[in-house]
Amino acid sequence: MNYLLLTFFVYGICTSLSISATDCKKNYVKCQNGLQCVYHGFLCDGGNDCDDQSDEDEDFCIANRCQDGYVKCKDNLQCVRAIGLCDGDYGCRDNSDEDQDFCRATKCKEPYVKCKDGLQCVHYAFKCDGDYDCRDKSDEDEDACKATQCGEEFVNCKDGLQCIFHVDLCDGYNDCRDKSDEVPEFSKATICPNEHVKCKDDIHCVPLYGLCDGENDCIDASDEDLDFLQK
Ligand SMILES: [Ca+2]
Ligand SMILES: [Ca+2]
Ligand SMILES: [Ca+2]
Ligand SMILES: [Ca+2]
Repeated sequence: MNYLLLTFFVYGICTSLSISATDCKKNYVKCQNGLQCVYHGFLCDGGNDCDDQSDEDEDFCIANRCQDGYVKCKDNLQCVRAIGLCDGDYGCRDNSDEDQDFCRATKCKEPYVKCKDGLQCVHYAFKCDGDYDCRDKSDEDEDACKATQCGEEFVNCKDGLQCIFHVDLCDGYNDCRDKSDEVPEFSKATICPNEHVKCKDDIHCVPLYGLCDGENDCIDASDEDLDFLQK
């Protein structure tokens, strides 16, 4: 069987790229020129990776199925990451990943949530984190943030507007706009997230599974201190 024929059977359709397991390493495929191997994620991604541009060949891309986690743009040619749909950044050359009608009708995939405009999806951890992520700035809306319960592993800043990772309490960097995360008294009064307990310093929270596991999770190593834990 000649090589072209084999390619035909592999794809079931004529394609301009050929797979040669012997020559390219895993997850890489040969360009049509037979000289170059490119990562399979670079096929039909909108950028030329093969010197002969065969990775973006129209006929090939129309027939190409996107990798797991990737979806086709409206042009039926380009593959973009599924989490890039309606994320506020243009990934498709034809801009279809941010098309207003499409995004309005699209449900965000967990853990992403819709901005107030109903168009954009942002990671839920970016709600009330102190930075604008929604184009309409609704992720930092004061009233909404005050009413928002911080997610798992997060704690409220003193102003009640912002959620930060509990590990950012008293870590030497200001994470809260009101800087309350670096005030020891405030951190001491902060309740740890579920399944977490305070270290001896009364500031930092560590997960229950970190107690007596032979590794220091508390800065003061109190999670491995039997005397402290027995109290
Ligand atoms: Ca490419
Ligand atoms: Ca996008
Ligand atoms: Ca934000
Ligand atoms: Ca901090």
